[in-house]
Amino acid sequence: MEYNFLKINQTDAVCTLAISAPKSLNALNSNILKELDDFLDHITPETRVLIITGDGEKSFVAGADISEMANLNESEGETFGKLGAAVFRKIETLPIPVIAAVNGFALGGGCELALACDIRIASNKAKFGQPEVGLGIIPGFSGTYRLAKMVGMGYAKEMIYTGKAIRADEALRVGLVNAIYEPEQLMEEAMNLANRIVANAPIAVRYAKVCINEEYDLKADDAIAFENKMFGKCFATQDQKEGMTAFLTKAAPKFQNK
Ligand code: CO8
Repeated sequence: MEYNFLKINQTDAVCTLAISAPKSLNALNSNILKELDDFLDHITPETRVLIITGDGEKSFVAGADISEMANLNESEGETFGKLGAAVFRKIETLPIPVIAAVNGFALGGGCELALACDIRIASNKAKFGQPEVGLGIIPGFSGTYRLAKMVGMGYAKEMIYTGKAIRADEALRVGLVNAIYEPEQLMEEAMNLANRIVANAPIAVRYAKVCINEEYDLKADDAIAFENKMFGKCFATQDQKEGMTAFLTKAAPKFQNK
């Protein structure tokens, strides 16, 4: 598929994807969502970390495209919501970590896109918010679900009911992002973070993501049992032997993704 709204940059094991719709501050319309969906299905096997950012200096993603949504009826609204939710779930369950490098506005569907990523870092110019109720809708790309998990129910309710936008330093304070940087440092720091992940055993990183995602909604005993199984599976990998032998012989591990 040819992409009109995605800029992709692959460097070894790290793929950087910039969403690019400059006329609407990278707002997500259904064409962009379909491109994103296709892109996620075709990530190369060598890719070990995906970084998602917004093209340009002003915006990560300014939400779902309001002009596309304005005249939808109930079932069309539901269909549009389903498309976005499915793409974001694909990001959340992608077998590699996904870093959101939030370079500007992350509003509505933009905030929800960031929430679907594993890790969020931001420029100190970024702004986060769920302004949907001011448009007569609710966060419909799984924001009502994920924001509460990320920042707690009380703060999520305040953000969603008021629609207020928060600055990067407030997002850091409430745990919506892990770190903030000067705008010109953001992508370098995203790459540094990605490379720290790439240095580790790929299967172990993948299993850790599966565990954290799956266990979150389980009861404690089920979560612990799930982790235990996955822990055992690590010992069936060559990279476990490599990692531990390298430690014991004071060598640098050479992981094979096996
Ligand atoms: N959709 C469509 N166009 C947009 C969007 C958007 N979300 N955001 C910005 N644009 C467009 C503007 O209309 C404008 O276009 P034009 O130049 O043709 O007038 C252009 O981008 C530049 O925007 P501004 O001139 O407004 O730039 P400012 O710097 O003055 O303001 C803001 C930037 C604050 C980001 C402002 O554009 C804004 O408030 N945008 C809307 C933000 C918003 O409300 N986002 C939430 C949208 S709803 C949503 O995301 C729902 C997700 C769940 C979907 C569920 C499906 C059922």
